[in-house]
Amino acid sequence: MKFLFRLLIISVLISGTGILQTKAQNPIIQTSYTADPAPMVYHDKVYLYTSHDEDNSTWFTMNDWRLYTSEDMVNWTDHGAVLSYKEFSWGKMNAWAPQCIERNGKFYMYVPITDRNNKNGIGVAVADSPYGPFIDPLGKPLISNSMADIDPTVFVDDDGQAYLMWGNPVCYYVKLNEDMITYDGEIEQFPNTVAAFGKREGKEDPRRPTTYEEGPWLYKRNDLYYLLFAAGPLPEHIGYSTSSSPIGPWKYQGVLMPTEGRSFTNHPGIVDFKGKTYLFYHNGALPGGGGFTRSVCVDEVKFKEDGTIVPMTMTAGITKSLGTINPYIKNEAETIAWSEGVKANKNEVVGNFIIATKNEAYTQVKQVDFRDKGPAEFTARVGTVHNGNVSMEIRLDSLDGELLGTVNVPLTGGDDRWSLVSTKVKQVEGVHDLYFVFKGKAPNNILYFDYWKFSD
Ligand code: FUB
Repeated sequence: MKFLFRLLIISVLISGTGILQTKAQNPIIQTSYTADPAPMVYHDKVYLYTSHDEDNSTWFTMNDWRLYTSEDMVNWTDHGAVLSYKEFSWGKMNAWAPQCIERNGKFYMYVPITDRNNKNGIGVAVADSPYGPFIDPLGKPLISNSMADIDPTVFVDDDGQAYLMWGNPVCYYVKLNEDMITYDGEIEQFPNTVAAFGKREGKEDPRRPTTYEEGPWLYKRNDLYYLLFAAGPLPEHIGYSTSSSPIGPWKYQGVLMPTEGRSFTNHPGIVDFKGKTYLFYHNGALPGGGGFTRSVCVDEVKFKEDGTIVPMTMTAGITKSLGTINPYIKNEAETIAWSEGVKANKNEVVGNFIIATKNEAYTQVKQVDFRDKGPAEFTARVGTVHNGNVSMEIRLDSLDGELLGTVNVPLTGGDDRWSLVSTKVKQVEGVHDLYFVFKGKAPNNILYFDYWKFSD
């Protein structure tokens, strides 16, 4: 109870420090609160699985796991919830930090869940596609070891041996069998020594003698294994250790990312993608953000010659896109580089879509390549419950940049009823950032937007 109270106090203090929202790429998701990033690279695309803080949470109110994808590291497509603790017959609550991995064409998602006896455990769900549906093949937790069973990380080594690691306040590991849904041998614990994880500063806590707190992430580069982790004392920072073996012994390498960003937790996820390495983490930097309303960010990682990582701080994010967007095919409205006043939603009629919650809410799509022959027409699937004076402006390169055209959004009567609307647009050539600016006088939920496309 004392621990919970301490968490609440820290959360309130950090929330009050008031980080200013800047024009930035971080946090990379603005349409929901996301935490505990778990990136996976598969076929030239980053699949970013996250946990999800419900709006207005004052505790870890977390019911499902979300998926976002990107091919260029700046435009992220929202695929909504791909799994919930409710899909595990034994699950009661706490959809906390996940990780998904591909093996032999199947996708295995490891998730911490509190069961119906209030015991923490780690479940696994399997899918034929990274988008799901994910199914629990066991009907029970894969790991049900102790209350420390949270925050799984999974890793398949070059020799084919898979490992699962997890835990707060110590780090456990086990070898997974090739089926990825059973394990081999006993559950082991990494010795929680100062040499392995560094000495914890602050008030002495016999259960937490080192900086290791939670959120482990195992990563390999040039035959060196890296164990990144959320480190204490609270508010957390990110630390890491290295070893020549995936199961240690670990050598503490220090602070990777110091405490900052208005959340008393942090959580690392690191991947290589298109020749670069990226660290995903979370903070509370969105409006309304804090310790229980967190947001995922990403920054590029640089290594020193000896393999150690150049220490990082939270930045405004990645500004240079690794690709371009083709405007002449159907693009989802929920593919977004930056947005304000916009929420994500999903239903059975159109799948994922966005809601403009206020007048002048907008989305930005980066690096749209109109090529040398510009379009004549713009088409979008939209809807609104308001009658008249609801529109969407299409602007180039900035919020008040050149107006290409305006779509008047007709009354459809709900997000289950949609209209395909077209408008003539000004000629445009080359690569530009595109802004969709939503206009309407209603106090909330101005319009719904599902997809867009330019044509000749
Ligand atoms: O998101 C819930 C918990 O907060 C995670 O399991 C921890 O890693 C921390 O981020």
